[in-house]
Order: sequence, then C-alpha cells, then structure tokens
Amino acid sequence: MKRYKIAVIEGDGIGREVVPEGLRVLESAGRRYDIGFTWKHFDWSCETYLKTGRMMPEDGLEQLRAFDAIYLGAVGYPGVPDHISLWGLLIPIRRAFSQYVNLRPIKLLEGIETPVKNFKAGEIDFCIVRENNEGEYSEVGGRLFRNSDAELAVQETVFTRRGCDRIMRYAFELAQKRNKHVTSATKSNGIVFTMPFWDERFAVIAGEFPDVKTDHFHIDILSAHFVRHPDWFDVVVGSNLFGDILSDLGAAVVGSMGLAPSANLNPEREYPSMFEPVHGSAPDIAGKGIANPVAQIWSGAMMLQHLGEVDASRSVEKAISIVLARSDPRTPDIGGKASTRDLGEAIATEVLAVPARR
Ligand code: GGG
Repeated sequence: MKRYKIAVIEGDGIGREVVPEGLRVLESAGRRYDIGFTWKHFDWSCETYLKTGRMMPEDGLEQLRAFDAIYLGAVGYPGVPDHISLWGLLIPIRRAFSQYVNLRPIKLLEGIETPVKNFKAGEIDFCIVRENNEGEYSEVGGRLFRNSDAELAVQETVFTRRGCDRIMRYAFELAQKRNKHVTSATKSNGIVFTMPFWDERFAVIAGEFPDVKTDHFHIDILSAHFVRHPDWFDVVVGSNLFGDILSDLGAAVVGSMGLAPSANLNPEREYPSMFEPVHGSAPDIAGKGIANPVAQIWSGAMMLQHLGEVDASRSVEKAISIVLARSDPRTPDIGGKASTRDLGEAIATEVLAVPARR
C-alpha cells in the first residue's frame, strides 16, 4: 500500500466544515484503491492569530515542507483584516513552495442549474490557469502621510519574464492535452506597461505551440464572454488578480461557489503542492452545517491526480457527478435542504460503488 503524508489546514469558517467531508471521501477512495493517508492537522487560522499574533508559527513553512501535499480549507474571518490572514498563511505557502500555477477547473455538471440559460452539462468545461506567485499580489509599495489629507497608497504590479513564460507554457501544455485552445486575459489598452509585456510574452510562448489555437480579450469583455459564451473556452490564462476574479465568475456560471476546486501547483515537484476550494470561509453560513463540500472534495480529487493516483482521482470526480445528477442530497446553494455531511457521506459512499477504472 502506498502511503501519503498530508498536511491538513482547515482554517476558518466553513473550512472547518467542508475539510472533514473531503477527508471522508479521500479515506473512502483510499479504501477502494489501497492508498493510505497520514493526516497531520495544523490549527492555523484567524483564531490562532487572535491568540498568538500569528496565523502560523514562525517555522510553519519548515513544518510543511516534508509533506507530500497540503490540503487546505478556507482562510479569513471577521475580526482579523483579510490582508493579514491571507498574507499570514495562504500567500507565504504559495510563494515559499513555488506554487506558481493555480489551476481552477470550471465545469457544468449534470443536475446543476446554471444562471446562464441554454447550456447543458458538458457544454461548459474549461480551466483557468491563474499566475499564482507575482503580478498584482506584490509586496512592493507603501503608504505615506498616514492620517493626513495628503495620505497616499502605492502598490506596484510585478510581471517577470520568467513568471509570465512559465505560467503561459503550463497553460499551453495543458491545452495540448485538452482542446488545444488558450485564451489570454489582458488589459493592455489601459494598463500600459505590464499588460503589453504580458501580451508580448503570450505571443512568444504561443509561437512554441503552433498546434494550439489562441485568442486574447481585455478583461472587461472577457468577463462578458464568460457569461454569454462560456462554451468558447478551453484554457484561460490570466495574471494573479484577473485569474482570481475570473474563477469566481466561472464558479457562478456553473452554478455555485461550492462547486469550484483548485490546485496550487509546483509543477517541478520540488515542494508540496496545495489543494483548496476556490471559495473562502463564508462567515455568513459558517456554523450552520450547510456549506457545499463539493469544491473541497473535488480539490481532494485534484490532489490524488497530482500524487499519481489517477484511478482514485477519477473515482472521486465520477462519484461527485453521479451524486449531483440525483435530486438528493443537495445543499441549499444548489437548491436542496441537505447538510454538508449528508452530501459528503453520499459522495464517500458512491466512491465505493462507481465502476473501477475509466
Ligand atoms: N479556499 C481558500 C480561501 O480561503 N480563499 C479565499 C481567498 O480570498 N483567497 C484569495 C486568493 O486566492 O487570492
């Protein structure tokens, strides 16, 4: 039996409710495919910050380094400013472990109602490849003349040739395994230095992949196309901020934030990669036991895929689609009355029943 050491960070809010369902389903896949997991739980959260002044201990990254992967829930809670919680946990992990790819599949599943009319299951199926280490999320900047009329804030965007090239290459290589089409999210008409540079690098990297069709759209019209023509896309590559915004929009288009998984990947495998739902901690529904666990469970399937457990990964994805195709159980975000646990248990049970292999 192959055994994996996984660091588990439930984090805040609904992270604490959906992660246990993700673990339940992974355990189920492990039983079915003879995979063992050693889970190590880390209580790193806003609550920890309020007690200790830190989201994670000073040697937190060192503690995580030895794991095969990190399985994370959600970060952020009222009482701790969002930039403190994000920059105290999620962003240092993404950067220290060179997780420069944030892969976010967007897929319309059978049984799920989309707010975008006239699309059926399977007709919306694309991946957002978000640059995850630089761009608009930079620490370059500052504040001057605080608490005066002259107060100002400056934030620099940082695009490097290395950073652009590697994320674009990843997007093209992914497209080669899919429908051979990459769309670039840009705004080079308004953002006059970084975005023309992004476009230049996109043209250069596209030249390395003559078999892949390309197009590019400014982020404003691209957002409109996501709503009106979500079937146009195969792989969409965007900067850190654009990729983040587009993935929430994509999740909404396929029915719920609760259905959008993600993988923060270090493609070279020098460091552990991290798997988390796109959604945040959702304080408005936290504690009610009604959060949709599918994004977390699906992120677990992405983790299995990354670990090389392809059959197990497919069985989890298949179980998700089989359960969601039924009318019950469903959490309230997708039109039902079921609890987080009801849906998690149904998927865990289905993993044991789906036909083995492809
Ligand atoms: N599931 C992870 C989480 O809590 N994400 C919330 C969030 O705001 N993330 C910001 C980002 O991905 O840049």
